[in-house]
Amino acid sequence: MTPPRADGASEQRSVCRMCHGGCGVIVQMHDGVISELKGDPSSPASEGFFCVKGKASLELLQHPARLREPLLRRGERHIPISWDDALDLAAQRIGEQIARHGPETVVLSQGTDRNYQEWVFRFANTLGTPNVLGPGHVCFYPRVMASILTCGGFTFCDYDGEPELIVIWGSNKLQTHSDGLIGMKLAKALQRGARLVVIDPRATELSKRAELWLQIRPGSDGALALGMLHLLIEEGWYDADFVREHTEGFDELREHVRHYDPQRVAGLTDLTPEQVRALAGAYGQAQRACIEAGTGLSQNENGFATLRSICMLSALSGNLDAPGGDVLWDLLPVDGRRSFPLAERLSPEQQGKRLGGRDYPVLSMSGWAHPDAVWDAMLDKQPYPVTTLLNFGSNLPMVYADAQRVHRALSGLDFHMSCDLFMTPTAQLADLVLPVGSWLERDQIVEFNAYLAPRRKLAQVGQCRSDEEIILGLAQRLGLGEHFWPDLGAALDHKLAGIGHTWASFQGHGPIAIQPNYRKYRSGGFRTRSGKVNLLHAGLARMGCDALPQYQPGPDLPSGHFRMSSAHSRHFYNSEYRQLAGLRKREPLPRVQIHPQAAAALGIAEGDWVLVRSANGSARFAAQLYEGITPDVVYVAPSWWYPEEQGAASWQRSNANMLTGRASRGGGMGSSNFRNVAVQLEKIERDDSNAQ
Ligand SMILES: Nc1nc2c(c(=O)[nH]1)N[C@H]1C(S)=C(S)[C@@H](COP(=O)(O)OP(=O)(O)OC[C@H]3O[C@@H](n4cnc5c(=O)[nH]c(N)nc54)[C@H](O)[C@@H]3O)O[C@H]1N2
Ligand SMILES: Nc1nc2c(c(=O)[nH]1)N[C@H]1C(S)=C(S)[C@@H](COP(=O)(O)OP(=O)(O)OC[C@H]3O[C@@H](n4cnc5c(=O)[nH]c(N)nc54)[C@H](O)[C@@H]3O)O[C@H]1N2
Ligand code: SF4
Ligand SMILES: [Mo]
Repeated sequence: MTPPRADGASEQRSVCRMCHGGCGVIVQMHDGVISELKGDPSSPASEGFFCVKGKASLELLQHPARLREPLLRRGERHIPISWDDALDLAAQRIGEQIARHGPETVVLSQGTDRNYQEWVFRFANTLGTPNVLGPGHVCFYPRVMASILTCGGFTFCDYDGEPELIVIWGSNKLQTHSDGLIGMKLAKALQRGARLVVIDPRATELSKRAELWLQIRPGSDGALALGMLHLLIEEGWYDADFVREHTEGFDELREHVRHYDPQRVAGLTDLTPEQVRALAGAYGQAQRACIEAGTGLSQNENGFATLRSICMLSALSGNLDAPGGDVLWDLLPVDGRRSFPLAERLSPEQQGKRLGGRDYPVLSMSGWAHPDAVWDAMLDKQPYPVTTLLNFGSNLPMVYADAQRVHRALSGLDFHMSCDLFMTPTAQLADLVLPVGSWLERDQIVEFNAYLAPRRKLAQVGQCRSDEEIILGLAQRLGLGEHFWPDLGAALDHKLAGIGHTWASFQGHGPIAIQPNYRKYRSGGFRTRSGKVNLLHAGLARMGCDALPQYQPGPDLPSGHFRMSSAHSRHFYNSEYRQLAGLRKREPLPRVQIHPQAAAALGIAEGDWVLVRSANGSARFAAQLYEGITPDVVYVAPSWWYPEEQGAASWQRSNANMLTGRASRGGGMGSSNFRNVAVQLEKIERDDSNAQ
C-alpha cells in the first residue's frame, strides 16, 4: 500500500473476485477514485497474473444497469425504498413467518461461494432454519464430502511440490481457476517438466499438451476410476505399508473392483483397454502424482462415488498428503469456513427437517438442502410448505436443473428477497431487491488453501452494501444481535483474533501465504472416526448409502440422440457478465458444439440456430462445429441468459437447464445430471419471439 502522492495518486492491494481464482490485484487510485487495475506480482497465489475477466472489473463497477438502491415490488414494477424501510420490512416478514410456521419454512440461498458463505450459514443456524440452498451438489461438495468421508479433510494438488505426473480429470483449470489455486500454478509445474494426463470428452488447451488424453464417454468416469483401483491393486502399484497402517477395508475394496478389468472398463467408457492400462501404469508408477478433479465429474449421478474412488487412488498410491501429491488443507485459526457458521446452534430436531435430508443424506451432512426438495416444498407443500426465500447472490432458474420448475416455484412465494448487482431473471421475481457491491466495494477476508488475504472496499456505487452488512442489519432487527456484531469492522476483528490480527493490522500486513504441512497423519492419524482412510465406509452403509463406491452406467443412448455435456465459459462466470460489452464481444452467443460429421448429417452449418431437445424441454443455441468432441457428443453453453431482453425469452431461450431434470435418488449426494443428457438436434430459423 502506498500513501497518496502529491498528484493524488495511490496504490492499494486487494483480491479479485471476478472468478474463484483469488488473484492479487494492485488497485491504482486517483483522488480516491479507482483508475486502473493490475496483477499484483507479490501475491502468493497469482504472482502478477490478471485475466480478461479481472480486467472487466471496472466495466462491472461502473455499468449503467447496476442496481443502486433497494427496490420494492409494486404490481409489475419495482419502486425505490430506503434501506431502513427495506430491512424493517424483510425482518418483519421473516419474523412473522417464523412465528406462524416455524423457521424451517424460511429458505436461505446463495450461489457459488463468494467468500461470505459462512455468513449465510451463521444467519441460517441462528435463525433456526436447516434450509440453505446452493449449487454445492453439482459443484464443490461431491468432492468435499468424498474427501472428508474418505480421509477426514479436503485435498488440493500440490503443484509447488514438484509432481512428476499431473492428472487433470474433468477440469479445465487453466481457464476456470477453480478452488483457490489458480491455473497458473499448474502451468508453471508443467513448464518445470511435470508430465500431464488429461481425462476429458472434449479437447482442451490442456489435452493438446498431454502425453495421454483419454477422450472418455461423458458420465462414465466412475467406471474408469474403479478400473484404475483394480489395476493398482492387481499390479502391486500401491504403497503396501501405507495401506496396512493407515487404511480400512482394503480386502473388501480389492474384491469389489475385481470385475473392473481393462476390457470391461473400456466397454463402459469408450476407451481402449490399452488406454486404461496406460493411465493406471503412468499414475501407479509415478513417484509423485496429483489428481485435479473438476466439475466434469461432479455433475452426474455417479459423481460422489467417482470422487471417493479418486481419493482412494491417491491414498493407495502413497500420494495422499505427500509432496507433489494431494495435500490436506490445513486451515489457519481464523474464525472462518469451519467455525463461523455456528452449526452447533441448530438443534438435532431442526437438522432432521432439512429438505432432501432423507433422500440425500451425504449432501445434508454438509449442511445443504437439496434443490429438488426445495421446489417440492414450494410447489407441493411437501413435507411442509416453504413460502419465504432470502437469496444472497444466485440466479436460480439459470443454474438449477429443470429451470421451468424452478421458475414456477419462485413465482408462487409469499416473500422473496434477492440481493444482486443486476436485475436478473431471479431478481425480477423478488418482492424486495437489495443492491450489493462488487468485489471492489467490499471489506472481506479471503480464506483459501494457499493463503489468507484482505479484500478492500475501495469504491461505493449508489447505495450498494455487502451481503455481510445486509445480514448484520437483518440479524439486529430479528433479535439475533448476541451472535453478530454492531458493524462489519467489529466482525472482521473477531474473525482475525485467532491469528493475532485486527482488520486494520491485517490490511496493513497483506496476504499470509500458507505453506503445506505434509503427512500430518503421522502424528495422530487422519481426521476420520477411525483415524484411518476409509476405503470401505461402514457409516455410509448405515445411512443407506454404498459402503464401497459403485458405478451406475445409466440407460443406453436412444438412437438419433447425442450425449449432451457442458463446460464453464472462459469469458463469463456462471450466469454473470453477459451485460459487459468487453466480455460479450468475445462470446456474443450461446453455442452448441457439434462434431462436423454429425452437423453435416443434420444439414447444420457453422452459426446456424439449433433447437436442442431433451425429455425435459428445449433450448436454442448457435452451432459451432468442433472436431475436439466425438460425433455422438454435443456441448452446450451453460447458464446463458440475455440481459438485453425481457420476459421469458430472456431466461428460457438458451438456458441449458431447460434440458435438465430431477436428480436421481441413489448415491446420497443428489448431483443433478448436467453432463450426460440424451438430446436431439434440429436446425431452426432464429426465433426472437417469447415463444418456446
Ligand atoms: N447446466 C449447467 N448448470 C450449472 C452448471 C453447469 O456447468 N451446467 N454449473 C453449476 C455450478 S458449478 C455452479 S457453482 C452454479 C452457479 O450458480 P450461481 O452462483 O447461482 O451462479 P450465477 O448464475 O452466476 O448467480 C450469481 C448471481 O449472483 C450475483 N452476484 C455476484 N456477486 C455477488 C455478491 O457478492 N453478492 C450477491 N448478493 N450477488 C452477487 C450475480 O450478479 C448473479 O446474478 O451453476 C450450476 N449450474
Ligand atoms: N471463466 C470461468 N471460470 C470459472 C467459472 C466460469 O463459469 N467461468 N465457474 C466457476 C465454478 S462455479 C466452478 S465449479 C469451476 C468449474 O471449473 P471446472 O471444474 O474446470 O469445470 P468446467 O470447465 O465446467 O468443466 C471441466 C471439464 O470437464 C469436462 N467434462 C464435461 N463432462 C465430462 C465428463 O463426463 N467426464 C470428464 N472426465 N470430463 C467432463 C469439460 O469438457 C471441461 O473441460 O470454475 C469456476 N471458474
Ligand atoms: S483468474 Fe479469476 S481471480 Fe484471477 S484475475 Fe481472472 S477473474 Fe480475477
Ligand atoms: Mo461451481
